[in-house]
Amino acid sequence: MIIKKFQGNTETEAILLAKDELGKEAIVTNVKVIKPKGLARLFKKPTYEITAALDETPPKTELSRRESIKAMFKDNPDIILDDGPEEKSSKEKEAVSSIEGAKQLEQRISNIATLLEKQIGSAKKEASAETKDEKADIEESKEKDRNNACLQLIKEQLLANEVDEKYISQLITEIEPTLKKDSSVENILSGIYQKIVLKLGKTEVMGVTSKKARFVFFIGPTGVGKTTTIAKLASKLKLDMKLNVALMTADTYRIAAVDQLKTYAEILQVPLKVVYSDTELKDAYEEMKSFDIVLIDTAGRSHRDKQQREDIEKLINAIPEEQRDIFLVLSITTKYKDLIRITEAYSEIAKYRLIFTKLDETDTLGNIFNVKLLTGAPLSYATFGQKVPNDIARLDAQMIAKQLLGGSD
Ligand SMILES: Nc1nc2c(ncn2[C@@H]2O[C@H](COP(=O)(O)OP(=O)(O)OP(=O)(O)O)[C@@H](O)[C@H]2O)c(=O)[nH]1
Ligand SMILES: [Mg+2]
Repeated sequence: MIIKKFQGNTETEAILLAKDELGKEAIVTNVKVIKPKGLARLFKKPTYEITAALDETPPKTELSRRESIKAMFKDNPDIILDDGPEEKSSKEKEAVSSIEGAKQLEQRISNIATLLEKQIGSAKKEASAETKDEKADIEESKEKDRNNACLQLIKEQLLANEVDEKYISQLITEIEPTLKKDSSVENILSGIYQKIVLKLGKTEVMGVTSKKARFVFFIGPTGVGKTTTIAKLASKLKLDMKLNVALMTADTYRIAAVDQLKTYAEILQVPLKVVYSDTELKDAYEEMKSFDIVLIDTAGRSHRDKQQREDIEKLINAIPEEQRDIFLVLSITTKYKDLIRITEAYSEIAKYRLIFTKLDETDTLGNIFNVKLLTGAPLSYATFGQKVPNDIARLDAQMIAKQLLGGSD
């Protein structure tokens, strides 16, 4: 960290000098008025001295931040299936581990915390109150200022990650009453971190719990990566988990779409069934009952078209509710405004879990948090590249929270 003093005829002039030299990220930690002494008092105006500090952590480039998101998910143990109660951790356990996670929040946030503490520390020294009561009042208001400054920084961090303002305010409103006068910056961060983790909730992936076959639908807008995601999952289920997998496609609107899945089916040596209607899907259901899991591709449809939505609904209803799972596939690069409309339209069709694709094409994960809070749907997988089968992993609330708070910088 660089700490330097600057002087000017006015406070603003001194601040401008500091920002000029240290950059706009510099923070003013102290302001002092220097009154001229002796005779000079008569003809010289006071000057202003400010102390400015700069956190030297170099800003990550867009590319390296994307790489870090990718690396984070790559390191996540590849849990593709939910298999049994062992995996289901209690809320208590989650809370404990999220505190541990909070402690791990890395360099950038802790540098900000140090800067803030310094700022408050020097302000405290400056406070020259007469009485004990006045001193206590000043102390209290400084602590409040510190809490506010910290919340402001957290807000900025979340905004930079494109978390919707509405949800940021919600988080801050919830955390504010729990803050004590003397909350440390780390406590505030840890509180926000835990709230984010709890709001993101437990991820729910595919499960093969019953003896009956599971029929898993992948729905969503065009080009988000539905077919590629199916190929990734099919490969993991068959090769890593040794399950009896079949593929099905109801995407018969484009010839190339069937060919795309056919190629994957051939490579993986799994059967592929093409269905042209919900009636055919009902027949296929009877035929494929003996498989562990059947992954069903659907055509990317416009969420605006009611008829197209109804077609998908009919397909889904061709499979008994207790045997089907539905995943809504969304690209994280889609504008949040559009994601609102898309998720609303699909909510009318069915209850779904969320898959986010193309995490390698962004450096902000705010959309995951926004859509989770908007829909209440469980999070499941994330994909972060075109490579089949490796670029897929289970989403993890703690990882997302850490990223949203700038933890991996
Ligand atoms: N960068 C990146 N590209 C991806 C990812 N997943 C899929 N893609 C690419 O996105 C493009 C579309 O993928 P598809 O799997 O065909 O998408 P789809 O949703 O099935 O598309 P439609 O069937 O046309 O609706 C392809 O070029 C994929 O390689 C990902 O996680 N990251
Ligand atoms: Mg497709």
